[in-house]
Amino acid sequence: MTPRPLVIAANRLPVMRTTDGWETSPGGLVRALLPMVTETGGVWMGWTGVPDDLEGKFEVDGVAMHSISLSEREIEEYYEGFSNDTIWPLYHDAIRDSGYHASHWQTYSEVNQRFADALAAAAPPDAMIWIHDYHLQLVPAMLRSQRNDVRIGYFNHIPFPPPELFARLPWRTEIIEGLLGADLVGFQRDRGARNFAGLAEQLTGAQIEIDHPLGRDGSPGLVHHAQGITAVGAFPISIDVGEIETLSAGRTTRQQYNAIRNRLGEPEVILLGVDRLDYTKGIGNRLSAFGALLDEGRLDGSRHILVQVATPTREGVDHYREERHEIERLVGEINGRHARLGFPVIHYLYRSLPLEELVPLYRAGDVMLVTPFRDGMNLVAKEYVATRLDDDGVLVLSEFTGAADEMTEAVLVNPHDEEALKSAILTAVEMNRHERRNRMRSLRAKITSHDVAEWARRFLNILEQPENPKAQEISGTGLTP
Ligand code: GDG
Repeated sequence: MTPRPLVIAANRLPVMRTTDGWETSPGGLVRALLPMVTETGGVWMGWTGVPDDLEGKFEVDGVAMHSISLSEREIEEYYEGFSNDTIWPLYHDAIRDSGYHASHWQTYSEVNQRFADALAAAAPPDAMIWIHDYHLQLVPAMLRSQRNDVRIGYFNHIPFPPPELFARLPWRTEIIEGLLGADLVGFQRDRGARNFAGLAEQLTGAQIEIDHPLGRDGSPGLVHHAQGITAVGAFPISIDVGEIETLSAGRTTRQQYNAIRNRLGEPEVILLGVDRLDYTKGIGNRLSAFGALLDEGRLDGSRHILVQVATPTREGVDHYREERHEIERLVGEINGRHARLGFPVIHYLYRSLPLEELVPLYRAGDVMLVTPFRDGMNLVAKEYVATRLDDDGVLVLSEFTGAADEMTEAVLVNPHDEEALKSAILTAVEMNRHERRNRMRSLRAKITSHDVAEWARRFLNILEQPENPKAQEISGTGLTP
C-alpha cells in the first residue's frame, strides 16, 4: 500500500531565511518529519517568522513548503497575544496572568481559518494532515468541515490544563470543539489526555470510553461527539538520540569540553542550566537556590560554579521582558556577592548556541538543572542524558515536567520549594561516582530506546488506521456518559 501523503501544519515552517536563501531549522522533530513529508509527496505549511513575508508554495532542498503570510497585527494578536499571552500561561498552571482580549481571539480564529483553508486547498487526496501545537487548535474542525477524505491528527506539545483552569477561558467550548475535528489528538502525558477528554464530556456532552486506558501503553481512548469519534492518547516526545550521541562521541566535543572546564578555572563542579528564557522554566528559583547555598557556605564559589544559557524568546511579550530583567538582576546580585576578580560564580549567556557548542557544554556539566514550574516534556533533560556516554553527570529534574514521568532516576524536585531545591542541588553535587553511574545508566537506557522518529511513526500509525477498530467495537454499546 502506498503511504498517504503527509502534510504538516505548524505555526513555523521548518526553515529560516538566511542572506542567500533558506536554512533548515535545527531540532530532532524537524529532522524526523522532513523525510516523511518528502517521501510521501506531502507539504509543510507554516509561517516563515518574518512579517508580511511570502504566501504560498516554494521548495527548499526538494521539500515542498507552503507559507502562510502574517501581518504585523496578526503577529501581535494571534501569535504574541492569544497564543503566547492567553494560552501559554493558562496551559502552564496559570503561573502568570493570561490576557483575555476579544480582538486577539478574533485574530486567532481568522489565522486558524486561513491555515484550514490553505490546507483544504493544498492537501493531496487522502492525505494525513498532522497539526502541531496550541497556535492551531481551531484548525482540525475548520478543516474537517471542508475535507472528508483526509485523516486529521493534532499534537499538543505543551501541557493541557486541568478543567478548573481551562474553564477560565472565555472561548473554552470553541477550543474543545476545534480539537474534536481531529481523528486523533495526542498529548505529552496521560493527564493531558484525560483533562481533554473530561473537558470534551463537560463542555460538549461528548461521551468518553472509560474501559480503555487513555494511557501511553494502551491504545488511545475514544471520545464520541456530535461530529464523530476522536481518538485521544499520550505520546511522550523524544529527541534524535543518534545525532546527539554521534556529536557527543566526536573528538572535537572531547577537546571542547576539556577547554570549557579549563576556561572556567577547573572548578570541582559545574552546574548547568539551558533554557529558552521563559518564566515557566524556573530559572530564577534555580539561581536563588544556588545563591542561597553560597550565602550559607554550603557551596563554595571557588569550587562550584553555575553556567546558565538563556535563549532569547518572545521578546515582544511583556512577561518575557520582565522575566529577563529579573534573571539578569539575580545574576548580577549573586555575582556581586560571590565572584572573585576574573571568576564569576554564574556564567550567564543570553543567546542561542549552535548544537555543536551545546553538546560539549552538556558533557562539561556535572549537574544539569532542569527546574521548570510546568513543562510539557522538556527535551533538554533528555539531550543531557543522551550526551553522557561516560555514564556520569547528575540530572536534577522538576516533578512538573513530562520528562519526570519517565526519568525517575533523576533527582526529582519541587521547584516551588526553595529548601527542596537547595537540598536537591546538594544531593547532586555530593553524589558518589557509583550512584551517579547507576542512575545515569538507567536514564540512558530509557532515553536511548525511544527516539523522535519512533515517536512520529507511532502517532502516524494510529492516525493512519482507516477505521479505528474500537470505534466499531463500541458503537451502540455501553458508553458511559
Ligand atoms: C516545547 C515544550 C516540549 C535551547 N537553547 C538552545 C537550544 N535549545 C533547544 C534545546 C531543546 C529545545 O531548544 C528546547 O526544548 P524544550 O523541550 O526544553 O522546551 P520548549 O522550547 O519549551 O519546547 C516542551 C517541546 O516543545 C517538544 O515537544 O518538550 O515541553 O514547551 O532541544 O536543545 N538549542 C541550541 N542552542 C541553544 O542555545 N542549539
